[in-house]
Parts: sequence; structure tokens; C-alpha cells
Amino acid sequence: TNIYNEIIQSKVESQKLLAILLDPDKVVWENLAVLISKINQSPATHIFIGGSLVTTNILDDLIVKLKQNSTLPIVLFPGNPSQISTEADAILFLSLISGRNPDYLIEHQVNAVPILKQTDLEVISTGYILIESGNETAVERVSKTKPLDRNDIDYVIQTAQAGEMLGNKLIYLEAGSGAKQAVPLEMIKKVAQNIEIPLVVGGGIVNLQGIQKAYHAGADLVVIGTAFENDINFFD
Ligand code: 1GP
Repeated sequence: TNIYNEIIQSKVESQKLLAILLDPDKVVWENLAVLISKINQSPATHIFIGGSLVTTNILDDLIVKLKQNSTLPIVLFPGNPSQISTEADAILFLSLISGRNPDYLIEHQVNAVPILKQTDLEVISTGYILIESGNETAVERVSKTKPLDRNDIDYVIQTAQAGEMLGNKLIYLEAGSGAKQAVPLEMIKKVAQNIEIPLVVGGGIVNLQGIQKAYHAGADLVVIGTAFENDINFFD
């Protein structure tokens, strides 16, 4: 199956998508069976794996275990090229287009190519846009870029449209993991209205109402990390 085509199909049918983001550094191996069963019982449609600062080498083993025990597609959401696993199904090939750090715009991507060429991963070009969220998040710290002003919706639209014109297949509006404030609903709405490609939204969404509001504003796929990490019963 082609994961991107399924995302497009869902958008056409107005079927909203939900990704649970797992940070390999925070997964407790002993609790993995319970974690996976909770994911399987949840409304999640995708599992994203990654983080800004993954230091562990359990990535492959973790994905193998997930694949053995869940039918959900596994999509890499890497902070850098060391976080590529051939065991996953697809990779969000991110370019941090809100920032002006060439390492995260193109350098890491160039370095990732020899690794990707040895895998069968489906590569999904993603324009990754970091939005100011009231606190400094790991993305900001690690990428050494400034997030975009949360009040300047026009500039965010313009950035998303530039990503689309460059050929990105997804736009990801990111407040950052553990963000104090999620991406503003008005911004989600305006960006969704002004691009054709699917819109991913994540960062600082901590309850079901937040997920629903993001969908209603126009998000096609919502990403939940911290809230599920902190409470495995989040979706109960
Ligand atoms: C981070 O968008 C994701 O990259 C999820 O953020 O951990 O705040 O849910 P949270």
C-alpha cells in the first residue's frame, strides 16, 4: 500500500487521521506490550516515530515489535539522518521551511539520501513549519531556528504555499512537542483554505477537544505525542 495515496484518499473522503508519536527515548521496553495494545484500541490511524534528540539504538527493535503487534502504518518522523530505520513503512522527509538554518533545510536531507537508497521506505516530502508556542521547544533548540510569529497568519500561509510550490506533498504545522500553546485554530483554518495538499498539525494538543477543534479548523491529520506519553489511557 502507498501511505501518501491513502492520506489523499482520506482527505477526499473527509476522513480525519490521527498519529500517535512515539519517541524511542521515552518508550519503556518492559511496558511495550501494554503500550501497543493501547495504541491498537485507540482511534490512531498512524504511528509516527522520532524526536528531536533520539539517542537510543532501539529504533529497529521497537519498529519490529510494533509491526508484529499492530497493523498501523509506521512513519518515521526523524530529527536527523541517524533516525532512519529500514523496518518502517514511510518517512516524512522534512524540510524546516519556517527556519533559515541550511542544515535543516537541505544538508541533512542530502546526507540522508545514501541511507534512504538502501531502504524501501516511501519518502513523503513534507514542508515543516514551526510556530511560536509560548515556550522554547526542542525543535527550536535543536534546529537553532526561530519559529514563525503565531499572529502573522499571512506569512505562515505564504510559507506553506512556498512549500507546496516547491513540491512538498504535506504541510506540517508544528507548535513543538510539549508546546504551551498549540497552533492557533484560525491559522490552521487559513492555511488549510490556501493549500491543496494535506495539512498535518501537532504540538501541545492535550485533550480530545483539542483534536476535534484542529480537525474542524481544517487539519487532515493530527499528531499526539506528550498527552499519550503521559497518560496511556488518554484515548479511553
Ligand atoms: C511533536 O507535533 C508533535 O512533534 C506532537 O507534540 O508531544 O506536544 O503532542 P506533543
